[in-house]
Amino acid sequence: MMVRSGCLPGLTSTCVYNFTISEHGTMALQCGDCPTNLTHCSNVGCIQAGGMVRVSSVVNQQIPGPGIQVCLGDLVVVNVHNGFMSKVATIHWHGLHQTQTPHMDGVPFLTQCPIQPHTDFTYKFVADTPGTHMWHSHIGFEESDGLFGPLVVRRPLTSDPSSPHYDYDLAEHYMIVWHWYSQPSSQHLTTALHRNGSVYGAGLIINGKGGLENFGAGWKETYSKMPRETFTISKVGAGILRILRKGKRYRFRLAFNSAVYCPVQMSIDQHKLTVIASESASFQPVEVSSLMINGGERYDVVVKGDQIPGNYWIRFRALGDCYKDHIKVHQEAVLHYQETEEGLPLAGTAYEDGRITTGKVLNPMQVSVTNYTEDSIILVSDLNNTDFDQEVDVSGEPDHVEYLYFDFNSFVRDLSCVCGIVEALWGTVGQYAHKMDIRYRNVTEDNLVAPGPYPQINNKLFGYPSFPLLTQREHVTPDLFCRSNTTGSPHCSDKYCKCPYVIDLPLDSLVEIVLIDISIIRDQDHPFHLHGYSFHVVAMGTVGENVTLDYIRDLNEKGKIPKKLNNAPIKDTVSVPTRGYAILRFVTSNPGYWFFHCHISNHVEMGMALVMKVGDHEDMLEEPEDFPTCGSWQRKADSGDEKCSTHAYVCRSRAACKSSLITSNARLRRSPKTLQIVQNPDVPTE
Ligand SMILES: [Cu+2]
Repeated sequence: MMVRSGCLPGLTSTCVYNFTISEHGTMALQCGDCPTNLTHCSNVGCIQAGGMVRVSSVVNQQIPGPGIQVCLGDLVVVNVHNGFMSKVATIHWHGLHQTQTPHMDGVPFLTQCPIQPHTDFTYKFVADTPGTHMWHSHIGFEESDGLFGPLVVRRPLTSDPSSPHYDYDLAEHYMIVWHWYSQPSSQHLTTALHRNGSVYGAGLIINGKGGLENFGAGWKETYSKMPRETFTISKVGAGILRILRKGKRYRFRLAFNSAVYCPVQMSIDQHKLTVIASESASFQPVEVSSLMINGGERYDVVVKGDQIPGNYWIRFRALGDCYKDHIKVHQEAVLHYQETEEGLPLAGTAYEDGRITTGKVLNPMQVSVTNYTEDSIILVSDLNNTDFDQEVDVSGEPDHVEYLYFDFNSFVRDLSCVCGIVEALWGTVGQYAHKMDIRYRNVTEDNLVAPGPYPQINNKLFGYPSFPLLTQREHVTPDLFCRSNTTGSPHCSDKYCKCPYVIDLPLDSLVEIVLIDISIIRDQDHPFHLHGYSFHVVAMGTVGENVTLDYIRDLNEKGKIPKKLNNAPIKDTVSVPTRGYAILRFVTSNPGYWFFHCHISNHVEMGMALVMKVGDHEDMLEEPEDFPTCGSWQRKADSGDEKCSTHAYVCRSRAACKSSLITSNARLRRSPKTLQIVQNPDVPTE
């Protein structure tokens, strides 16, 4: 890990990193006798990641990948070599706004072409957003399978509003918590989707460490054998703090992502958590017993070394799809006081041992279906921003309000009408209009068109265009996008298909986004992440089973939703309460095509996403002239329905017939690879 520390005002650096992407086996030969010999687990090149043998996607043969920890304003250069045999990749710098380099945002077919196997791509951007971030691949399940790493942008202490609340901000106190399967993620998730099966979580790794339990799936149990990650603090501090005996407050930076819906509750035995910041911005500190974190979110937590020196569990108790039936996913790391021997705490590590029954919890999940006492929870919208450099005036009347509601939908054939019966009898899919079962009713194997259910926004599934919208914007045509108010088959509102769902936002406008969760089949708080921006979370609430788009819109239009229009917390990822709403406001100062999506890998891959097009094409910054391009290659004359056509030459005379055969043979000779007889229109036929 290359770390820049001691950030000073007006002093920036250029930091160059070399990333080689590849597939790599976990628990490979480099791991020696790990875990029988625990020191072997730390061998260079040993990827522990759960302690089971599987293939993973990695950068520089590490999970997590190399850490990038720089200062605000530094120029970051990352030379990426795609060493995959057959997979493409991009790297997204999650949390950075890319205000000067939108083409460096790393989203395939929005800001760049995917990096092809065996080729290189250089990311070069200014670290323009302070805070705790992460980098990850933005294609398929690559990030779920190991292609991720730490990203921290520090500020000079004089411009960090949180600086009075901690004494140490150490590079090694970054904890990146990742959901982990014993096999490649798609092996679980794609098969579950296609069999309409239930999705479940399996395990967590912390900075790549920790074993997995066997929940009856026939895996090897490694949970009790693999080493845990250890974070070291001191009770008395060092230097002047040792003399004054008053320091010892450590800033931990926590980041999390999951392939499935598995938010995590984090706590530390016998220690309070003082949460001071999230993502890019600081807020008035809140002291809590535990913190819940959802996919894509980051929180900064100050831990005071004020207990008897020893070893204490840092607990990560997973919820949602990681807590059902007999599956109870959890993981632990160790908080170690350097005044004592390193070792594992004696306290139990059962899932139930991590349950917090007293004290406050920040960012509570599934409020509408969980028995929290009212005074025990602190919602994100309750936080008070103190990062005034980043605060934007969002108090006025919005120029643009966008309502986005989400639900799980399945696609079924309409067997109630003649066309449905005909379709069912003929067994054809896709030629007749399909009806979406909006509330997941009456889904059977007879009427199911596509397995699911799919998480959708405004009844649409996002599909990528065939070229990057930002950097090949000259190819954008008016009919390319599906939009909020478009209906009918071409826009995928009434059949199973995916389309590039784009909403237009005028530049330099105050925008209000109203996110509404109307799902009744799943109790999930979807974590929505916006690229290119941070936003103020001005309202958040739970309604219950009666929540609908119309109900929330009506309340909002009548001004009946209380909003915090000053000092609202600043985030780039917000966990939307299940059967409830979250309202975001921001000013559209950064033109471009910006992705907005649920950060649960499985959901975004299924299409729970859209693009915010901010400004017009002429407002968007130019990419370098030699920036790579890509797209489909399809000749209009050859496209259309699948068929085999037989062409018979009927000759008027022997001479004409001979001539047509010669023409065909000549073409065959000239293009032997195609082996396709092209009928010559000049040949007379009857
Ligand atoms: Cu989601």
